[in-house]
Amino acid sequence: MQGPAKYQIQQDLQQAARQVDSIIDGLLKELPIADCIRPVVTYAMQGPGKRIRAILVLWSCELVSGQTHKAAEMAAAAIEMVHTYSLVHDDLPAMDNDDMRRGRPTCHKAFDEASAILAGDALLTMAFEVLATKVEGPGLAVQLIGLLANAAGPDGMVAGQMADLLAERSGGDLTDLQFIHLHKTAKLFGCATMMGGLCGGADQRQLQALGDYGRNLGLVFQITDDLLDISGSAEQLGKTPGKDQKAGKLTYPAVMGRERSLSVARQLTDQALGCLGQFGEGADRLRTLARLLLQRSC
Ligand code: GRG
Repeated sequence: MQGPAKYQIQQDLQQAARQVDSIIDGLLKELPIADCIRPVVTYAMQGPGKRIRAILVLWSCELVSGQTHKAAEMAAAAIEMVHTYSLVHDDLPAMDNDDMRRGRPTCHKAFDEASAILAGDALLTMAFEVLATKVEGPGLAVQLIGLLANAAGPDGMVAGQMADLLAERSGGDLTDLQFIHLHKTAKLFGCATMMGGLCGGADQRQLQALGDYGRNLGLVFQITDDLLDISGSAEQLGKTPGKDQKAGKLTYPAVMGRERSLSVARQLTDQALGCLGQFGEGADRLRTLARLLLQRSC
């Protein structure tokens, strides 16, 4: 993808990211956060992230209902809080041990380890407080809470992270790698698109399609993340490049090399695009996003 289509989606993403920033800023002011932990939580949340999961919530809601609802804004902020907690904990010495994230010192470097652990705990908890207290309609709130808990918890991101750590210690094969990618990254992407769909009043068929699109997109995102770890610069990544190889991580390029990894990413992008058939032209922005995410590794 080149030219006007690429420029337009990049503009749309930037504008949506600023919208997410302002929703998060509003919530950080509104929510009860003790002064002693506020600076750490704020530092973590206000880092210049791409806000891609939150944007998927907003755009999926807009796709099915034609507009953004307050519930979708809250779900967008909540998933970004869970994602940010995972980065803060992932960067800790006991996990990936990184000094840089989002182009700045990691949370435990800017503060200290204990503060970073507590800020991660706070963000994970705050996400569910946001859904429980700011989403109108207890039925919708409970559904969103259930989806996010499942994607983040012991059959989601935490399972993916555990499998990642075990594979780093004892190795693994393609099946292990697929488990890691699905649980560590793709389930949260699928959760984002389904939460957006739910907020927009999607029916069961639309929800299924959005979830499948999101998971495929998440798998592509993690493969390209693996590829960028090899070819990207610290400036481009906002974190230290080359760490996966150094740590002996189980990644796509390590298992099958760059070209075959790219080919799997292309197939998964096609699968993601195939999930959007029922939505017609309204889903063009999500289609272009899938093509753009594939390109970031080429
Ligand atoms: C429970 C102690 C404890 C730790 C959990 C669950 C977890 C730690 C870590 C999650 C695993 C993880 C960090 C997966 C990586 C997913 C990924 C590709 C992150 C980068 O996402 P981007 O590029 O980041 O969207 P920005 O900075 O743009 O938000």
